[in-house]
Amino acid sequence: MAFAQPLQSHESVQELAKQDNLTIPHHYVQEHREPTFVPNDSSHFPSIPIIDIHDLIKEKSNMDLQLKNLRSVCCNWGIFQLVNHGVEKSLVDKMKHVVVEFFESPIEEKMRYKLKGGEYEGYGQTILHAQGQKIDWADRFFMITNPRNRRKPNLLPEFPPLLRDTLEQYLQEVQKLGMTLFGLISQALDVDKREMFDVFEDGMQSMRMTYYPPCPEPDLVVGLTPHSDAAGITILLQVNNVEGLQVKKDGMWIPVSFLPDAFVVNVGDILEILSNGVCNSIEHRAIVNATRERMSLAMFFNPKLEANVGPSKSLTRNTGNPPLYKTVVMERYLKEFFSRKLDGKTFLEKMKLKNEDVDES
Ligand SMILES: O=C(O)CCC(=O)C(=O)O
Repeated sequence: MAFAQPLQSHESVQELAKQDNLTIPHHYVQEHREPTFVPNDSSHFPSIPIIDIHDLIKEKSNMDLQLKNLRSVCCNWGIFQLVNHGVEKSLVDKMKHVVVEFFESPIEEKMRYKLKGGEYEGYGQTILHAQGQKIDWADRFFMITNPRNRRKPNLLPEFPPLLRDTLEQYLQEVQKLGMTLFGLISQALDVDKREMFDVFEDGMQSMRMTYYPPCPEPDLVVGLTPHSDAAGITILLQVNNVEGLQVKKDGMWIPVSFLPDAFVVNVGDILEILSNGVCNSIEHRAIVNATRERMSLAMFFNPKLEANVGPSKSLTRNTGNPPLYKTVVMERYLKEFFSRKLDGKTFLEKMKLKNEDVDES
């Protein structure tokens, strides 16, 4: 599949943003960006729910209540701040440090991992799928990290040793955390845990590091186009304490204020499908700052490439509810997702069963 590439002269927004008296090139200028909700005197930003994983695992006496809360958070929000997650602070801090170091390295160094035409793994900008498509105000590095045999030999294995080793350790720890979360979510949703693990254990995992440079006219651009993730869950780390993530809640864009040492966990489309619509995959975007750069690291947890993505059999059996979404093989699902530009939750809409569809699962 060959995609048109962004203009060669702007291979890095980070480099572009260094120019004095910069006029924002038109291909970054958004024609219509929905405004952020502005609280009035009597209202304030609704805050993202907090899940304390220590309470969930250790407070056995309270387990039912905690699981009910987790279910309600996944269903009403589709995003939460995860505290007491058990990943060592020293490892998280080291990870943050190496991400900053990566983006601060000379452009020639980063270009060793440059996205090649038609591919979606490597270092670069928004992948273009259509003439005139706008480019996000961000540089990114995206790659598949699991299964290991799908790793591109020119990416992670070629990283500078400190970045590579820290990332390997971080991936391992966050992977364990991800599986703990899937276990708890299966209990909260009344999905058979074995079924959940068959889908996600040693599944397809990927990561994205993003650098959002400061922009002299931040309202003209967007750092990350609104979308929901094509994943089960995403575990997100804000690297340098600069905010910019926003989520769409009840039709309004609200900022996410990261708690110190918390991860932000997003419910993705695949968990919404697997839960037969009980969970809400959260639409999110990132805006950029006029004076400060921002960095984030997202880890995406997907089913195994050969797994079926569809409503959970145990759930539809337990509830008696008919499946509301189609079932497709993960590999095909991802191919279709990556061949389209990000556009809110439109991809998920395509997965909904219509009257004329026959469920082939
Ligand atoms: O930068 C952020 O806070 C969001 C990143 C994200 O959601 C992504 O990379 O998909």
